[in-house]
Amino acid sequence: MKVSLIFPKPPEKGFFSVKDAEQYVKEKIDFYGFPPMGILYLATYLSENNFDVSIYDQFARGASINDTLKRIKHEDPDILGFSTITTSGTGITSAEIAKRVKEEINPNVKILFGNYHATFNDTRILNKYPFIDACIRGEGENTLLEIAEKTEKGHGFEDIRGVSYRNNGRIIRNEDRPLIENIDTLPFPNRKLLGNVEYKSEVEGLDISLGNFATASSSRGCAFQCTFCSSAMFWGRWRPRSPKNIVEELSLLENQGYQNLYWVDDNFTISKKRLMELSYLIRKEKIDLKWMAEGRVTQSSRELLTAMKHMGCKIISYGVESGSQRVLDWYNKRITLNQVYDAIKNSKKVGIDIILANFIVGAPIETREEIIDTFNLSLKLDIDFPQFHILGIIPGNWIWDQMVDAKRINPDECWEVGTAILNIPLSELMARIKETHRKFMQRPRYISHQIYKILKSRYRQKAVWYNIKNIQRWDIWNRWKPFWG
Ligand code: B12
Ligand code: SF4
Repeated sequence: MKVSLIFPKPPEKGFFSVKDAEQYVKEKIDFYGFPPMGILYLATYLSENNFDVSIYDQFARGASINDTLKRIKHEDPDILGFSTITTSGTGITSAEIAKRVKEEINPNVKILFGNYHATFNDTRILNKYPFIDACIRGEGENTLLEIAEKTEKGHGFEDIRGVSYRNNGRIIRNEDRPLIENIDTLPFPNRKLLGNVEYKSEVEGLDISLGNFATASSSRGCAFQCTFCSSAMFWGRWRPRSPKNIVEELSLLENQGYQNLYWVDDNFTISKKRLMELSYLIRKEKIDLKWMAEGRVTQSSRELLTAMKHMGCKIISYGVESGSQRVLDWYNKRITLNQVYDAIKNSKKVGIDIILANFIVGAPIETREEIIDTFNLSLKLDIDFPQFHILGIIPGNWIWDQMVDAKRINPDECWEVGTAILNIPLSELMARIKETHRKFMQRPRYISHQIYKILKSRYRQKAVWYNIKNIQRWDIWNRWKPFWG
């Protein structure tokens, strides 16, 4: 019994069914990637249960559909699973590959779709694509294991919780699978299964991996319910791993030669108590890994940030989202602009090396003035780089439900890649993003500050030197050109 798992590449035309989106896609999605932790967890779990599993990261490899088909033919799996995300349109690439696999390689292979896209669009996918056998909703480990075990015995999907499938032309949605109670019980991801892909982490064209780079997950889910985010709807609640269990994995990573890490958690900082304990254990075990995580401005006391710094935090990326309190409240973000300023002040004070902020523009209720407020806020904050995203309205976030109810979008037209409802044209929004980036980086105070920070921070010196050494690998000029005109 062979199981192959694919992390697909976005299609050329994915991402938002709105005018001018193609240009946005080109600029937004680069063919680099982090290790696909979802299928890595699944593959590890299955191989620990004695199944033969392989992973193919089409996204990070930048592989064509033909190359991916060749690989699938070579693997000759009995079960072929695709990890699909709506906003990147990877459901479309996966369907294209799946169709050709059934037609050209093996009509009997069981084809599964998993991840967020499959969870929130299971019926739509099964209706549209007759060659897809099942969609796996939510957490995948136990569902996929049960499918593999039952397939081996010649059984179908009947009664396997978390599965939606077709039976005599009818779509059956089996009941939901309960979440794994204690995620410490999961085996540590076996990163060898990723093969020879060299993963990187970058911020606007600059390689910040600085050596061997890995990702890790210290928790699943989030306790908040921001209306643009799918986390709470997907996972239901926040489940942490224990500090002891995390430290065991970190020691292993260090022994395997990893130096840098990105926490893929939706909300890494949610429990101060857990992080304080983790920080203590990391120092006790003398683990020296540098890492980056996403932060919430409401969870950014000096005490917590100091503990994070002591345990290797070099980069923190805050979800600031908007410069308008009205828009923040509409997102149910449960933060204030004062908390944003405080979080950034505290991060700077304790000496986190790089502070990033994420912003969302283009909410359906947002006026041009409010969008400009957001751009202006990014210029006022003492951050190292702002990252702007256009609000994606996709199945699995509350804004989608709201806009469907209000008949402002037709789900049949845009469920596959999501959409945006913009009050200003996308081309204007993109021009304003570029303009803000340019203004941000051309401020003399910013430039002198960055030079000062490089002189002060060994991590930054290392980053600069690392990028100079590897300059031929990075398309820095093309990525930065827009900022300079
Ligand atoms: C790391 C990350 C990235 C990385 C790398 C992606 C990668 N290689 O994994 C980068 C930076 C490239 C990235 C980019 C984007 N991302 Co991203 N990303 C994440 C993040 C933070 C972590 C993913 C992860 O490792 N999770 C941990 C693992 C264990 O969970 P998991 O992936 O969900 O997998 C479980 C289940 O989903 C299921 N499963 C997954 N795959 C499969 C496959 C099969 C066959 C089966 C049976 C089950 C199954 O089983 C797994 C184990 O239980 C998530 C948020 C999150 N914490 O999940 C967002 C997230 C996945 N990203 C998101 C988005 C929107 C994007 C972008 C579109 C952002 C943008 N505007 O550019 C791009 C698209 C890129 C792409 N090609 O898909 C959204 C997706 C929303 C949605 N409903 O589709 C998420 C959920 C963030 C959020 N909270 O809204 N992302
Ligand atoms: S945006 Fe962050 S805080 Fe809000 S629900 Fe998603 S993960 Fe949680």
